Amino acid sequence: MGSPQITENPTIAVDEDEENGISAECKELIHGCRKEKGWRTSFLYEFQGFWCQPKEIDAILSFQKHYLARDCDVILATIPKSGTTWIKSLTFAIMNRNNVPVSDGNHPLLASNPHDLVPFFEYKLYANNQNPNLSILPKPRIFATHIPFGSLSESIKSSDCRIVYVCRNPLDTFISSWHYINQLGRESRPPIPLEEAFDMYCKGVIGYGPFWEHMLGYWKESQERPSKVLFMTYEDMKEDAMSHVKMLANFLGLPFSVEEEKQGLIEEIVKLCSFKKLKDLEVNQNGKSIKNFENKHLFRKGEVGDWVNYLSPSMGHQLSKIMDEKLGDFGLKFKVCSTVP
Ligand code: PAP
Repeated sequence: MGSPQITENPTIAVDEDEENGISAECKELIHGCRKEKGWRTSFLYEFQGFWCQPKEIDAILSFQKHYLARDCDVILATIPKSGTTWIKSLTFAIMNRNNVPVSDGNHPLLASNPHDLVPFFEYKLYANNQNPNLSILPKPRIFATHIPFGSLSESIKSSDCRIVYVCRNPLDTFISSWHYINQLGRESRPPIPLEEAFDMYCKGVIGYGPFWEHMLGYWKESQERPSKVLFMTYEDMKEDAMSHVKMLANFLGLPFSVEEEKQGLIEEIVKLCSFKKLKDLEVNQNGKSIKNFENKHLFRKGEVGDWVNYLSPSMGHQLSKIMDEKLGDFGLKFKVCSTVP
């Protein structure tokens, strides 16, 4: 089973004590970095070309030093709010289907949030100065990260491990991030106004951003090494989840047999991991997998195009223009762009 027996540790730390507990190495490093006002912390620092909080940087440094990829590892990569929870559940269900039948009433996805089943390098495994012994984890090892491709550990790039990247159109990703961040700190600070957050996003100042660099890093690698990086979009997955589950299983080297397809296993996996199914589970209604934060906020609307309910037409045009300028030449386009009013 992919569920790790690693001591759980708090994941995302909130606001106060932003530098508290971080290593001397990280403290020294961030004091030399460019910084900008953060969305939910005082500052984001420009580290290795992307924006990050001190605790995340500390964890990433530890990850880069210590993580050794194995050829059979699977790494799920996303920029926040792009479909991480969804791809974690799908990959977990596909890869563990011979250990635990998808129809099992005790399936781990029914009792645990996907973030507990597929741990993040930077929020769980290497957070808080940890250096866990990952060799004790049973195969298949499935990990997740928001780290841009360029900053992944060398062993990920040089080994035969596989990377699945899920990309979501930036308009919806922005709105999803804005809602999430305002939920995250709602007791301790006022919400960040939409316009302010939008300006920061358009400048690229968002955790792990600029978003265009994040997307392009994985996009280019997927074009050069399609057997190494599978690039999928949230919108395509929403449109046709079944064919994406099939594609994912093929990429992972675990294709569905004719028998499995006949039995309707692909459809069962899609249902088990669907927004509605996961959202309604007790663990996702009332549990907390991320420190100080309720799982229920991970499941908001799960729709494509919700941005039109929040962004003015001129904001929509502004962000679409940035997407065109930054991504268009590389052939990376999002279907929803055409619906800008
Ligand atoms: P994270 O970066 O905090 O892990 P992530 O899971 O990447 O978040 O993204 C959350 C978005 O995915 C939410 O989108 P929304 O704000 O536009 O609603 C969330 O609702 C959506 N989401 C979560 N689970 C699923 C799912 N099973 N299917 C489709 N969308 C989902």
